[in-house]
Amino acid sequence: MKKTLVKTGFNKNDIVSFGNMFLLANGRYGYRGTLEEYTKEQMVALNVLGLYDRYEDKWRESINLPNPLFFITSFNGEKQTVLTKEVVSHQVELNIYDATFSRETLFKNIVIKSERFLSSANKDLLVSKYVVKALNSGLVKIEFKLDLDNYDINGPHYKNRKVNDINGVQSFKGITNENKIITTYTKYVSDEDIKTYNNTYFVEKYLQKGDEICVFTYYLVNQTSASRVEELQKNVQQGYDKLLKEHKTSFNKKWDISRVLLGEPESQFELDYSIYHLLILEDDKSYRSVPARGLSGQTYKGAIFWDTETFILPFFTLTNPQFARNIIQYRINTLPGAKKKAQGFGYQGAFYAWESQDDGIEQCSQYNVTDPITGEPIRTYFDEKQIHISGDVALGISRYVYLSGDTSILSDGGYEVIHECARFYISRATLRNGQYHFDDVIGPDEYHERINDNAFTNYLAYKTIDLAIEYYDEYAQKLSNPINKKDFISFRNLIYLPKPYDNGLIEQFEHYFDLKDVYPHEVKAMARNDKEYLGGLAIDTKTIKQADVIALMVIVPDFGLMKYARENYKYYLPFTEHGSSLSSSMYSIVASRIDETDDAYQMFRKSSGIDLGTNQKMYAGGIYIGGTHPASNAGAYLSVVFGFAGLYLDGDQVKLNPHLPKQIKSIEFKFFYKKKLYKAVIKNNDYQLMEVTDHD
Ligand code: IFM
Repeated sequence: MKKTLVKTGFNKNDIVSFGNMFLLANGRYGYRGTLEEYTKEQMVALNVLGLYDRYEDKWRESINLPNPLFFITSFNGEKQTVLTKEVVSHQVELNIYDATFSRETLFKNIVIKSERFLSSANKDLLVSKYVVKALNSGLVKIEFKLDLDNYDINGPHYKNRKVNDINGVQSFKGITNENKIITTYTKYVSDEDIKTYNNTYFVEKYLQKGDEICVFTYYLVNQTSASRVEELQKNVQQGYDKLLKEHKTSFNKKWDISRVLLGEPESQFELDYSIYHLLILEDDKSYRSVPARGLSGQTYKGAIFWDTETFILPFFTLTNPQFARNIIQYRINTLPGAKKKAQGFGYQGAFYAWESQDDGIEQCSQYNVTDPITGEPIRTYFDEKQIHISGDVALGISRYVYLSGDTSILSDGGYEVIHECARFYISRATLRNGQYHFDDVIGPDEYHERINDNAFTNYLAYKTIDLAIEYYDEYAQKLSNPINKKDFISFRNLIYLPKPYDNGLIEQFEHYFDLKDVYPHEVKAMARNDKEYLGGLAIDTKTIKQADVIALMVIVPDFGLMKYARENYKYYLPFTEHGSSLSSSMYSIVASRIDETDDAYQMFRKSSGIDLGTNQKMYAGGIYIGGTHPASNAGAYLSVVFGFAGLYLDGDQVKLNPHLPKQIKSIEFKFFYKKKLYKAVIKNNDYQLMEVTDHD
């Protein structure tokens, strides 16, 4: 396994993308791939999962913690940083197998080497080692501190901060604007004498050529009310190497089931890298779900979108069903927020938040994009009109139940969610000419706002009601105010479902086919700058932001729409901008099904390589949207497993129907299906599926 992502040389323009690319996380915290001498200007962030805060009237977002890894080294009084000094050489490295980050920077007189990990064994622990070696004799001073001057998009988030040093442990207590308390303990350890002034620590020594100074940082975050200083001290006693070993053992294990072997090194690394970005979000003890930008920062307010149920949940259901269940539990826990949103718009049932945080209250603002030239907010309707979100949640639950065989989630609140989502659709529909329509909506393609009868939405609503009916007899009696089953049935039977025309095409929404034949490159050419949000420009064209009809075919396979895959694929592909990272994996899966294996491969690479480039889309109409893309990472996995390998799971049927692109000669992977572990091996035209019985 190629285990490392390595980048050499220093370029200021890469700072932000490297922050994402070299991210470390452990399902609870994320530490951006930044260097020790960086500050908030370079977007250093230690992001916390599921802890949100609002400052004044700004957007509520996930919080960042103070940075314990701020280090700056001077040689003979002159600061040695990549930002201010020319480097002889510089390298950063992410070990994706171990989840460790390291850097090595050679200046004229010293070398700085560091390594860090966010422990997978003790999720609240961040540990690092910072070593300075003299290449010439001279006075070396290393200053280090807990940097309280946080990077925030919509902060500051601490109305009160207190830092104490008790017996060499620096304790930070922050009270957020929403009165949440978070404590951290930092302990710096060195063989040298550590001195301090104004909450800054330093070691200073005249080094002979070849001598080194090493400083270890042990940092523990405490989200409980009891002190954990002793726990930190114990970790310090165990020492760096032991903690690193425990971390690696715990993280390495995650690869056992999730690794997919492709017989091609280049795409193998991209897929491994994608899976890395999912494994670092896994925490079997967390019910905080997975935000759209993972733990790479505060983009999209650290919120959870449909990305999670549609892309990320299937990955975890197949590789770690326990964590998948937790993801669903999050939606069960946030049902009150979804009901509140429905009520707020005058509907019934559960209308899940487009951007959901800890309480499920809608966080998507009415002005989610700004004009990049004037800075004026642009009215968007994502929160109010993307009603497919409730169907995504309901379908996510049923897909989990179906794949995992864990029906207990339905009696533990899962059925109630489905039922309430179904109730929402009934209250949201409009009866016209004897059929129920969903008017004034936005489908996955966000460039066409406020349209009627988006095929994706209507089919999803139908499927949601269908699920409410399917599980009704077993689970509805527990509900306090269930809808009558007959009412569900009669409503479902009258939902208008846009059917394929004679040429096989499904119209994305009412009158879509009347729009102008303008292609994505032409829409882009109309933009005033590269940050411009294309929504307004694409509105009367056929250019779509992302897979919509194509996504429908993959996500709701029950209606036999895949039969029309070729026609729709050929038609919609040229109009798709892939302006969302969610798009290409859907196209890849469908391309595999219709044996367009070259396309399938290209789309898969687009999905798997999403976080490896330095030219990602970082702005949507003036708003920073950079970060990692776990849904795209999961989409890459799904493209291989359901696309190339053609995994087919239906009741007792566990089958493969491979469509290997010419570049991929073999695929090997394990997956859980209905509580059993399977192994699939595909080699050229031969393939085998077997149950793995010796798994612990
Ligand atoms: O959920 C997506 C949406 O479909 C497109 N814009 C970005 C969101 C978060 O990834």
